[in-house]
Amino acid sequence: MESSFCVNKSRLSLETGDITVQETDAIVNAANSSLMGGGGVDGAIHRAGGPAILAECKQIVARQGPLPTGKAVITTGGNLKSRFVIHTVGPVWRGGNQGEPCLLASAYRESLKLAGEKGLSSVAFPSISTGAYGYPADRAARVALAQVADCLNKGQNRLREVIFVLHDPHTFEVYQTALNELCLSA
Ligand code: AR6
Repeated sequence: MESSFCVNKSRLSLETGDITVQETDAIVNAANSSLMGGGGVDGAIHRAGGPAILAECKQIVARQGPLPTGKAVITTGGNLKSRFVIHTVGPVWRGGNQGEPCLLASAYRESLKLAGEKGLSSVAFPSISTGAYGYPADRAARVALAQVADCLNKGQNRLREVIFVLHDPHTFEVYQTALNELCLSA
């Protein structure tokens, strides 16, 4: 499944699939603050990308400590087709009144900021926080799409394509609905 539309001079797309086989300049990892890997998409990226990613994550943590929620760092893509992995930490869902929407928006914004600084032209995101971290997918989709569209509208980078790679058809449908709402309200 796939759908896409234009924001400013860029394309924002939704598709179902496995983010580890994407050929975008960078893929984004829904990591945790330790940057030492984990389950879900984090585990899949480290498995597919090999040990070079973890080695660089360890250097980053040794230098600057654990990665705070809402921040992002960039490493090699190791054996992946993507040259880079951008690691970000989304919020754990605690009912919605603990700053979760701002922290989730920040995870997307900081990831795109890094992509911009590196001059990348394409980035793929998973649905950050909606697995182990329990963020309701419909709410997360609205935050994610609004933030990415906002960054693309500001046009402060060379990004030409942002793809949301959604692992299952249900999450795809939820993002598709949120994208339709966003387009109607624009
Ligand atoms: N490609 C695309 N999306 C995927 C893939 C894949 N290969 N595998 C899973 N997903 P989660 P979180 C989807 O739990 O909620 C980890 O242990 C998945 O179906 O990976 O941010 C970290 O180390 C879901 O829709 O991330 C952290 O401790 C989405 O990715 C914690 O989980 C996010 O699910 C982060 O939790």
